Amino acid sequence: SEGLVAAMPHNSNKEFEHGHANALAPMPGTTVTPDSDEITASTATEQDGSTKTGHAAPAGSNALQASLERVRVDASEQALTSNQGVAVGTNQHSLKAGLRGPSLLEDFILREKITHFDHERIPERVVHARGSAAHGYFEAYDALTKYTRAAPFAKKGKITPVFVRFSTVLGERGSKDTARDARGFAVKFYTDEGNWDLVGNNIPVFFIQDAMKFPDLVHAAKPEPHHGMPQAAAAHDTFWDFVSLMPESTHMLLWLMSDRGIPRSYRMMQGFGVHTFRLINKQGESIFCKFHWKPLMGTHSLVWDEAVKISGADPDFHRRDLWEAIESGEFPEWELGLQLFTEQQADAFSFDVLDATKLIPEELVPLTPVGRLVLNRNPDNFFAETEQVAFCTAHIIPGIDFSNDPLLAGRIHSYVDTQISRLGGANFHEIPINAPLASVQNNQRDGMHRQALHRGRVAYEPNSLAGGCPFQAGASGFASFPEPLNADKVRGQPEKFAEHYAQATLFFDSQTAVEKEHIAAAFRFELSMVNVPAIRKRMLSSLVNVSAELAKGVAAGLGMDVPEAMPRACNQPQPPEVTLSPALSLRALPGQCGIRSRKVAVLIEDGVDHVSLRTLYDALLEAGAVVHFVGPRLGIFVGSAGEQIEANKSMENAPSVLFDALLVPDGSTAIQALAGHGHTMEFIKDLFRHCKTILALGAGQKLLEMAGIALSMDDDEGVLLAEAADAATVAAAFIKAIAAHRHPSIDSTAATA
Ligand code: HDD
Repeated sequence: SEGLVAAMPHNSNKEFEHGHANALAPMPGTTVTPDSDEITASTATEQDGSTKTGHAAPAGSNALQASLERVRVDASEQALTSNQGVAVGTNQHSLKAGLRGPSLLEDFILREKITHFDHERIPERVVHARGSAAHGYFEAYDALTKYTRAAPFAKKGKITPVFVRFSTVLGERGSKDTARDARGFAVKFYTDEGNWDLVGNNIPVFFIQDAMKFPDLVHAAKPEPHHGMPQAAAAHDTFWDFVSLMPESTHMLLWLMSDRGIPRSYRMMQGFGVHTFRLINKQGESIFCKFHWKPLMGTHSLVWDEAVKISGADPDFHRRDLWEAIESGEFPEWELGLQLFTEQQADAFSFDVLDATKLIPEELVPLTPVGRLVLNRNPDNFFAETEQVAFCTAHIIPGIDFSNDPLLAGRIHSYVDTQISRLGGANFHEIPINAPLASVQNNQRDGMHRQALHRGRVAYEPNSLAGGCPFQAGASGFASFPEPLNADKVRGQPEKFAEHYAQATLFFDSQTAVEKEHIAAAFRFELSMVNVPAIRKRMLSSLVNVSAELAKGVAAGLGMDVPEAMPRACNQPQPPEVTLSPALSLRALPGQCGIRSRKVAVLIEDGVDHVSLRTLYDALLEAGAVVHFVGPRLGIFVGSAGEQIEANKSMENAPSVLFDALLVPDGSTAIQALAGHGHTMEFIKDLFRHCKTILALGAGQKLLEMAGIALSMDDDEGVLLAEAADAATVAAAFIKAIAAHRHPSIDSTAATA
């Protein structure tokens, strides 16, 4: 009979990259087709429609793809050459005076190869060093011209190409993906009015209120400078010393210690622009705005024990997940929602909208959905694109403007500045991944690695020799909102900035019981890694201001008494408008994506019942899951009636933390054999401990029993039991249970197990 193998779906958009002869050709423009009337800019000096950096992309193709196409390199059927294009005869031996003689200085081929190699590395990002990125597009649901003249929102259905980079914050470039950390969510929109970068995080608030404190924060959080430890972790003395002395960080700490700090996938995280921005319409009217990305797959997290184990089993867990999903045609998608509010509304809020440690509860200002973000193409080259991409909060376009948030002000400077040292000079905007699709025309000249060939003798304005070009765009150009200001020049902060706890309390109180337990467990773990008792105590005294329940839970876990509350900077804050916000709880945001791209492990051994397995396998594939056959080793196993089943994973190379669900098939010989393998019990126990869905068929139930799982739990939605004959009927329940991500009824032990 037909053998069972793990089915690997593939992205037909990428076919050309897997050995297709025409590998240099751009992808067909079917996934992103910019409006041809909207990307027509050509330069004043060149009307030839070539595809140089900064020129218009050909209409009807993927604009971004086309702009990168000119730099794509493919070596198929080509000879090896030097950097000067000289064909290299042998790549094995250096040039020597005699076979056993000294190597010769004139060997320019050897020297070029080694010299280039010696300079392959560039500095990593000072924060957010580790990241993964993908191409895609943003599509506007409707014209938003009432509020903004920004190009991506110009009309219904408008498509803007994007490049999105997700990242951890603290770890170095090669660190693990599943550290407890905030995640970067940076979106570069290549709009036809220039690049707009929305450089956000998966957490809507930040640690500090003023950019003045950013270097201090990062120095405290990064590995300690004397011994360079710990890598990719905030669980150490200097971080907690700093944050316990900076009560404004408490709200963000609550988010970080919640399960949001350990996302299941980049595809299952929210994103936030954090700061208040301004939208400005054609009439020059302005409204305040906060940007929110909501993943269609729902917001899901790991549990701590799982995150720790994944970091050993697959440090690239999130990178691989994003890559594989896009490669297999499962394009992740987010909805962009805006919180729009007026200056008058803002003035009345109990908090200051310029304070990045505060969010605006959705119950106070609901989200207006305005478009969707789809990621549908992996980069060609990690370094050229993911590493060299330069996001800058200073990159805004007509129709969008900054607010006076003092944290944002520092960012506007920092990003451009850091790119100059990271990317080796002031021309980083010419690197293909950074180059706008809109035409670039100005009188800036020269600098390291200049690519553009500016023609003519004019590089100044005003001029008459070039007919005044490039000319000022006037009303169609960028204009800042003319906010009237009349103030003293001071170093200080507004009064409402002094209130540090109300929203931390709101966040904690809005969580479910399981989530609260996880938050307490995370604080307990992190503070247990702190060696100086006074720091632990100070942090606890701050937590007393958030929630007595939380402080008590953490203190008990550390074997400490609950200390006195830390004195507050603001004793009579304005009462908060919202005291419970379900939107802040992960469990309140169900996904709509079923089990598409979820990974299901099927344990196999010789003698598994093939018929029932085939039924479930087909049902799972039909629902979009990725099924892996996991054996004690790789290779072919033989089913009870002689069928062949190929294990594409082993329990050794793919422990169960890498899967979302488990199917234990029927077949007593197989189950007996599985019971004899060292990894089996651990495989099952971890899945159970992490509250993921398990289905055991027939004899497979015995294996659960051996792993200490009480079969009386069969009414629990997370552990399903059925006879092989009922495989078809149980399939739907299995799929529904996997879609639930995790099962709260057994969840409470997870964080501590
Ligand atoms: Fe930042 C990188 C997000 C505050 C200075 N930041 C960086 C990245 C993200 C964020 C997603 C990585 C971009 C990429 O993928 O290349 N940063 C944030 C958010 C903040 C924030 C959401 C608070 C709301 N950052 C912040 C402040 C400063 C910086 C206050 C400095 C005053 N951030 C930087 C930086 C980085 C950076 C040093 C490092 C590498 C880079 O910019 O390109 O300039």
